[in-house]
Amino acid sequence: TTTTQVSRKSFPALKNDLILRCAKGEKVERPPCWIMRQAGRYLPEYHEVKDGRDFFECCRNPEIASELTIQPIRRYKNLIDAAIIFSDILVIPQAMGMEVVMLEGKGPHFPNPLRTEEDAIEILNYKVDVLQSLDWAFKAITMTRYRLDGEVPLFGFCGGPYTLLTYMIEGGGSKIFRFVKEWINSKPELSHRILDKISDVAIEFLSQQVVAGAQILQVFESWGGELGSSDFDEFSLPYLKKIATKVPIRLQELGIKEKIPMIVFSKGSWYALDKLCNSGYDCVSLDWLWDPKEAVKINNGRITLQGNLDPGVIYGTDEIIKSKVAKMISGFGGGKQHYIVNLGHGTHPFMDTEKIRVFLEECHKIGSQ
Ligand code: 1CP
Repeated sequence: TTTTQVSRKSFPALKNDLILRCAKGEKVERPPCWIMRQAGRYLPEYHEVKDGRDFFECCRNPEIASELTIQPIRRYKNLIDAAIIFSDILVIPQAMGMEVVMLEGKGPHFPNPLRTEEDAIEILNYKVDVLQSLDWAFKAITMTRYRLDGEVPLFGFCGGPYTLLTYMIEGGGSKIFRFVKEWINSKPELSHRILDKISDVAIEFLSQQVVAGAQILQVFESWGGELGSSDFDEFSLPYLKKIATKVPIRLQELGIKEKIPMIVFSKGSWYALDKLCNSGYDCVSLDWLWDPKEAVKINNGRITLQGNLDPGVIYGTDEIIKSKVAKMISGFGGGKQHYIVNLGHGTHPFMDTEKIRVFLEECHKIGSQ
């Protein structure tokens, strides 16, 4: 731990700590801005660097991953207040022994998903050496911290346990979630055992990302909203809470002294906002189904909220993008405290980079007023 402390201190000095101050609840001069999936396929420079390479090969190559992480920071200079390390939520299933391939234009695919109890015993590795199996991720984070040169803070992230269980059982994305629903409703105990194990790996993975240089963390529970309210309370929330509780403890053990803000994004879990505000995270990220004013009322100043423009607005005219930004920021109370600008979900590959700029510039303009 002594060496990691030394290396953290030798990183270039941070020039913009707006999102860190905001996530800790401090008053700010304007709301910080970043965008989920701000790196990736809508950027022409992404395709240039990726150059037909396999997606996970790019994640595992620290030079490429750090370049892809920094691309949006470079393009939208002074408009984006955080970088997020180029990787994927599915690296935890990989570390647990599952094969995951990224099919071009189709998304993630698990050739051997978990379907039976035997699969859970034979395929899954329950004793993951996180430092060893995900060492490339830590190298990429450390290299990115140097290459960012203190421009903006760097996010580490991981998938939420229920979302990862969903991918591991479904074998990819899904519309009806037949297999994972079959599991939680016919093998609840086994489901819980795996969810708990995924959480342990997530806790170690997030903590080691901080040791490697991550300055803020986000947990993506992208399929949270596929659960009804009581199933969310049983199969998602306890594990999200476990992560929020245990990461700070693990960070102390690892010799990290400063507070590392943590954000949770549980897409579609509208019924759970009140509980999520009390779940140990510093910030809850909202999808676009929320009326900002209602979310602010429910939160009642407890934590910071993030979001939540419908990504589809980016396909609109400049005028409509601007008016919806103004409505969003005023709905979140003007943005001088407890608010981080984001979209309600990630960018799409079809988005126009200049429309994203219109969005970011307007957020700065309105947010500074
Ligand atoms: O800027 C960034 O955010 C880049 C880093 C990043 C992150 C945070 C990527 C790169 N993926 C993610 C998280 C992620 N991955 C989530 C959570 C956020 C969300 O809900 O969108 C999820 C669900 C995934 C799984 C995944 N990986 C999908 C979704 C498929 C589905 O089931 O709907 C896809 C398409 C990927 C591949 C992927 N991940 C990242 C990129 C840039 C890509 C596209 C790869 C390519 O084809 O070039």
